[in-house]
Amino acid sequence: MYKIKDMKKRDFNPRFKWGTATSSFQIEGNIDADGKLESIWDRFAKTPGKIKDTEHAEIACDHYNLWKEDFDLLEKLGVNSYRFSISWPRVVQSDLKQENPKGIEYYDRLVDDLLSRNIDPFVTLNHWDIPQEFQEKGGWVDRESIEYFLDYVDIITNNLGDRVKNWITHNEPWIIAYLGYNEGTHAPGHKSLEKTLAVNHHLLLSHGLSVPIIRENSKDSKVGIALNLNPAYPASSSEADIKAAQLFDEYFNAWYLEPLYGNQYPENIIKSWKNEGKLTQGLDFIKDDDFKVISEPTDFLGINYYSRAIIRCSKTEKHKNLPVEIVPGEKTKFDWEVFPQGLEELLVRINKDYSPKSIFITENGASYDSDIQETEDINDVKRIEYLESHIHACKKAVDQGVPLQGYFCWSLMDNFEWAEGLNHRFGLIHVDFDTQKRIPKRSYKWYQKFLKDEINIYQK
Ligand code: IFM
Repeated sequence: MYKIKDMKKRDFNPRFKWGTATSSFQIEGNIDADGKLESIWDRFAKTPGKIKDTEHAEIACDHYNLWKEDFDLLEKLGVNSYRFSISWPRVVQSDLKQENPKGIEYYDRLVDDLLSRNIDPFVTLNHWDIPQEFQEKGGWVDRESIEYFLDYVDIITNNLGDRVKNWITHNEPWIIAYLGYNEGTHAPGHKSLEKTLAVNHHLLLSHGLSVPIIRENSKDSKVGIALNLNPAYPASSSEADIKAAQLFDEYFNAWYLEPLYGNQYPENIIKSWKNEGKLTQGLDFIKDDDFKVISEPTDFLGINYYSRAIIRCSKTEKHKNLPVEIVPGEKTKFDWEVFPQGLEELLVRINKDYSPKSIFITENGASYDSDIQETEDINDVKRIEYLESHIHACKKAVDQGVPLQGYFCWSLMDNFEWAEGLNHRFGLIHVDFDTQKRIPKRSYKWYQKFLKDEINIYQK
């Protein structure tokens, strides 16, 4: 048994997957190269007012061209795994049925190169940048359109499935549905709860329908989905805050976990939406056997964890509620509280309530600005502290029997942060977006030493 202060990588299972994660749209740039179709994010980013400071991802990290140099840095980092996503609009033609050979060749090269460096690829099929053509055929709102996604899954797993053995169907369906269709702050920018719920449902359905296709095309592979989970803590012990936190949990976390693990959508939040008159058409997009399809057994659950939510009931006047008892601790640039205990508690709860075969932390990391000095030594000590406290939380969960098999830091390098443009830096590697120069930060060097087992987690 380790002492906290001495905890090292060797205290984890030797087969534990240590990696970093990225996504196609956020790093690749080159949005028209080699026959790539337009994605909904290309369209959204061109729409005035949608992206902070009118930034765009037309170049991003130019990873489409610079991938080899980036993989040199990845290899030097010492990871044994790397999570990246496929850009669906790169690999198909405009009928969404035929392959675009040049796009496929690009991902072939990435996979072969990673394997030649002994880095295990974890491939995400949908990290949001879907083809505009798919959107115009109805997109995720439309049940019939799922077929197009399945064609794409078939194409890509047929091409890469002999070498890629870890597949993630969707990344963060909550973000796709709520930010894209309820808040309208992400592509495609709609605002309708009913569309949101239909989108959610079709994402989950398409996940369940993809699993057998992946298994057929990629023998002996492991399949899962990546959820962004945000554990809810009531701001006080008042009944109102406790109830509000439960409702938050139902629409944010349980809405996915329940159907994926054999149940139906949670009831209290549905009642609450109905009482508020928000669900005029009900949930008529749910058809017989859908829940059976959604709960198709998978091999792992991917969890993207960044922070917790502290929930205060907005419907109870302040003076009728108990005073707030939880004051958030330190926050990252995104205003997300640094709360590693939330990760430990979440992992223990998921294991107890749903018993997934295994779990991967498919994303975890923090946004902090870089302070570039003349020496180009970026001393991102806050990111190091964030990572070590969360890796420690992972270990504590493992010690309580959680089948955690890997940890992927978000992100390998600074990249395009969606509606926030280039304003948030999550990378272990600094990217100068004007020159495309990469500068490994101290967090990179820290993770590198940790992975070599040279230091314990609280040793700089
Ligand atoms: O950059 C995103 C990523 O695309 C999905 N998960 C959260 C990250 C930070 O916001």
